[in-house]
Amino acid sequence: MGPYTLAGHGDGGSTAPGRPSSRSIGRRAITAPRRTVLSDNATTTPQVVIYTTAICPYCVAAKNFLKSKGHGWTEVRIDLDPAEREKMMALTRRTSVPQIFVGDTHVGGYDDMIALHRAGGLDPLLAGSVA
Ligand SMILES: N[C@@H](CCC(=O)N[C@@H](CS)C(=O)NCC(=O)O)C(=O)O
Repeated sequence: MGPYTLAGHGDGGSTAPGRPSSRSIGRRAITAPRRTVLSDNATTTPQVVIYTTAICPYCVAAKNFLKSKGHGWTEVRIDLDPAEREKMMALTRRTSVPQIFVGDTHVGGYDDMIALHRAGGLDPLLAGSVA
């Protein structure tokens, strides 16, 4: 884990995302998440990675939501690490934070995560039961 990577509530690891991709769930496909291959590590319970900055209400909301569900995360502070900011932008084609990954899947921002949750797609993703 790098100096600017923070483990959140109940987090179980520190594997960072890898390969750039323009794929994203977004608001147009919340019931059918596209998957972005970020690593070759096969895990049954996907790790949640959240790219954040220090002053970011949506980041706080995203972490509070995951915490309320008893789920952990790994936080990557892009305001402290320009290389991680570049990586986030390459992976997501977005500049805003938070950017949330569940395993290999780019969920998007806070609003995207909540939309996916309301559509019934987040819990299976967090449980690792999405094929
Ligand atoms: N709809 C987005 C809003 C995110 C947002 O506005 N984030 C702010 C910080 S709290 C940000 O990154 N602003 C700079 C930018 O959009 O590039 C979400 O739900 O995640």
